[in-house]
This record gives sequence, C-alpha cells and structure tokens, in this order.
Amino acid sequence: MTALSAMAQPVDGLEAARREALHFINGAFTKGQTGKSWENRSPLDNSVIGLVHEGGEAEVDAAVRAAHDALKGDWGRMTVEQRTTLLGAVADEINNRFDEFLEAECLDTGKPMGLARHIDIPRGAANFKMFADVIKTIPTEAFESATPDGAGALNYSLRKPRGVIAVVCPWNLPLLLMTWKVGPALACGNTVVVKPSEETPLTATLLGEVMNKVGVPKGVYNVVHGFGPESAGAYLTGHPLVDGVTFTGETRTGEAIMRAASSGMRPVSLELGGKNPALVFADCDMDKAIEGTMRSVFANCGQVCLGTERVYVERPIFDEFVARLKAGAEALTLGHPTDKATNLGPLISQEHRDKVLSYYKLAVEEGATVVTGGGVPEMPGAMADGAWVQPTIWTGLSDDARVVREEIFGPCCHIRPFDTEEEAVALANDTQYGLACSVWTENLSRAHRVSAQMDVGLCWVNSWFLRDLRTPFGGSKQSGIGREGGVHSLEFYTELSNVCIKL
Ligand code: NAD
Ligand code: 6OD
Repeated sequence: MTALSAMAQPVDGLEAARREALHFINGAFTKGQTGKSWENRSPLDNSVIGLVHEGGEAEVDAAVRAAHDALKGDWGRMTVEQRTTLLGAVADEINNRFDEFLEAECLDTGKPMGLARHIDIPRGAANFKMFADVIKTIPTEAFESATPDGAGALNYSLRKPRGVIAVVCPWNLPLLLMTWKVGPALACGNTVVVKPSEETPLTATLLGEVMNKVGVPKGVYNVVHGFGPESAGAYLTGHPLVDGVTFTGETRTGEAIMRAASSGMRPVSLELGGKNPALVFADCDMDKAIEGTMRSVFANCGQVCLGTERVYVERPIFDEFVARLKAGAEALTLGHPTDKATNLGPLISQEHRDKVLSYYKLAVEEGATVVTGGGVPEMPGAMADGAWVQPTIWTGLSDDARVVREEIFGPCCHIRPFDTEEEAVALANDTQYGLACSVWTENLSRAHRVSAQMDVGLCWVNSWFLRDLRTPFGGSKQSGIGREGGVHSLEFYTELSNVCIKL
C-alpha cells in the first residue's frame, strides 16, 4: 500500500466534496501528502465554499503510474463494446446525478443555473455518449500493394490508444471542457490524469465517484488538484510517463505546456484563447443578429473562448445595432444562480475581475466612448463582495487599441462600423488569434464567400455556439493546435499503426 492510498478516504456526494475536494487516484479519494490546501471561494460573494487539497510531485506521480498500470489491466483488455458500454453508463450516471453536478458547477463558477442546466451538464454527459458512438463506427484504411514477385502485399492500419493522457482544464465550462477531452480519450482506450482548474475543482471530483459507481477500472480516470507552475499542472505535463497532453486555456499557458511536452516528444492538443469577431452586414436579419450577438458577447459573463469581443457592423445599420445591443445589455439581470430571472453571473474570481476592470479603465484611456457599463454594479447584501462587473459596450477605439487586440474574457465588446465586405474581412482577420467568428447576413452568396475567407477554426453564419460534436473544433494561428470533435479527436487520442503483410 502506498502512502497515498493509506490516506484514501471515502467521499460521498457533493456535500463532502464541497467541504474538502480530494484527489482521485487509482480509484480512491485522497488528501495526498503535501499537507497543502487552498480555499475555494465563491465568485458570488467571496465566501469560502470549502478546502481543496493541493497535489505535488508525489500525487502526480502516483496518479500517472496508476494510469500507466491501468493500460495493462482490465481496461486495456476490454473490447470496444465493453469500453463504450461503460462510457454510456458514465453518461447515464451523470444524468442520474444531474442536480448534484448542476449545483457543483454553479457553486464553483456562480453561473446562472439556467445556463448550466442547458449547456454545461448535458454536454458533460453527451461528450461520453458521442465519442463512444464514434469509436464503435470508425473504419481504418487498407491498401493492396503490387510487389515484383506478383504476389502483392496487403496494408491495413490499426488505431491504438496513445497511452496516459494529461488533461489540463480551464474554469469557464469546467465539466463540459474536461469531458470534451476525457470522453474521447477513454473511448479510444487511453487512461487520463486530469488537472482541473484551481478555480473549479468540484465536478471533476464528483466524476470520480461516477467512475467507481459504474465500474470503470481503477487508475483509468484520475484527478490531481493544484495550480500550474511548480504545482500539479507543471509536474503532470512534465511527467515522463505521460504520453500526450491535451490542454484548454490561455495561449501563454499553452506555450509553457508545449515546452514541457517537447521533452520526450509528447504530442499536444491545444485549445487556446481568442479575440473573436462578429461581422454584421446591412442585409442581416437584425433581430437574429442582436439575439445572437447578445449571447456571443454576454453568455457565461463573456467567459467563453468562442465569445465575441469585436463587432464590425456595416455603416447603414451601425447606429441602430449599437442602440439595440445597448438596450439588450442594460436589460440583463445580474443575480444569484438559483434566481430564475438571472441571466448574468459574476466573473470567476476577484483576480479575474481585476483583470477585466483594468481593461475597462484602459478602454477609456485609449479613447473609447462607453456606450454602456464600464464599471462595477451595485449588488445587494453579501453579493456586494462578489466578482461582479457591468456588461459593457464601447465604440470609437482605433484598430490598434489594446482593448481591440487583446483577449479580455469578460462581458464586453467593441463595435466599429465598416463600409465594404473587403474591409470587414480584413478587419476581422487582423488579429493574432483565429478561433471563431460569426457572420450575420441573409445573402447566401456573401455567407459562403465571407466564411471561406475567415482565418478561423469555426465560422458560424447567422448563429453562435451551435455545436454538432462530430465537426472539427479548434483554432488557427495563436488559438490552438489540432482539431478535436468526432473522428478528428482520434488523430490525437490514438496512434495509427500500419501492418504490411507480404502475400
Ligand atoms: P489558464 O491557461 O490560466 O489555465 C488553464 C489551466 O492550466 C489551469 O488548470 C491551470 O492551473 C493550468 N496551468 C497554468 N499554468 C500551467 C503550467 N505552466 N503548466 C501546466 N498547467 C498550467 O486558463 P484559464 O484562465 O483557466 O481559462 C481561460 C483561458 O482559456 C482563456 O484564454 C480562454 O480563451 C481559454 N479557453 C480556450 C478554449 C478553447 O477551446 N480554445 C476553451 C476555454 C477557454
Ligand atoms: O463546445 C465545445 O466542444 C467546446 N470545446 C467549447 C469551448 C468553449 C470555450 O469556452
């Protein structure tokens, strides 16, 4: 028995996880042995939710070794049918415990329950089901080759699991983005060690209970809590027994992770930051464009990597668009997640609020006209201490203003007029990022023409965040490396191996 497993203790449900979030290593919950922990604080009012144990080198090593050993155990011997049946059971159990996952996600993030009920938790379950279906149906290739003796050769390829996958996650859609990687990784037969964001430890912890309940073998799914540098994140991405690193988060962190993974030639899949544009043409359906842009700018308090921070509007409809978006922003209801009227929560933390507010200040210094917002709202009672900011719209900034060029990750956007389609495309593409964009037009030819010119991984026309999980997802330029989704996830989570049989 290792020092870690000796400290293992039962955990039962959200209440226990909330009080004390433990690591989940080799099928058991443990405090680990660093003796270090931090306070998980609510973004709603800065109150303490509970403690989170911080993992160090020993915890990461135990988790990675458990994952490594599990590849050779029952998990590694399972048929695809057995494996995918288990993943279906994981999805079902998330749905059975839907309210607990929902409460956990809203505790950590403060996001409106209505949002998490429709997006975060259902997608957490769907990510297991969808990739289980993909792996059951995906064929591999075969080639017959001619040989000088006339007998020929037959080549066929096999998809093998890559091995131990390190999954490093952000805080904005914690369960959704974690399972978006754990789902395909497990469907392909890998094992995982997850490092959740330090801001959002709860749903990854609860998922450990789900894995045990449905009988996923120990060591297949592991969680180590901690921070990035000199903590669990860095130890995990640098561990020599990790065979691949999949990461979602900031571009600068992605660079550090790439450096860590380069030692030992481990592949990376990186889903990074964005400064996404929306192009609104005068021939759009204005109601749809306003409704979609309201969501793309303000959903999840602007903390969505795909969210819009730059809006370009064709001049004849510019004033009307700005006025209607302003009215929409001012009609948003900030409040408690459980309040049905709430459609805007707080930012994730005081630290992130400081960052967003520094951009609100900078916008004014850079010469913006503040159309609405720009400050801190008055919140009632204890919520006055939360990480709240006002939904904010600016106009009048120059194209090289930092507020127009840097990712803010808050409920805010800059709106600028344009005169021609060429100008709009050039403005949209004038960024180091290339994650997503939205194009609003009722002209079909324009829709195709403009979409094809956008330097992004995902281009929505007359919609935003409309997801089909079979499609490729990822960013170009500094928004990422690789594509995940449907069969594209297999590129990262499996190793293709060719068998050549001389006949
Ligand atoms: P972050 O990069 O600060 O942190 C992400 C994770 O990386 C956390 O778990 C953190 O502890 C860990 N980490 C930090 N430094 C590390 C290091 N040196 N080594 C290993 N791990 C390390 O990102 P965040 O603030 O949690 O999330 C917001 C960012 O994520 C935004 O930039 C957003 O655009 C991006 N994001 C991108 C996508 C996408 O799909 N492209 C999705 C969601 C969020
Ligand atoms: O929908 C998805 O699969 C996905 N990865 C969304 C990312 C959202 C970023 O915040």
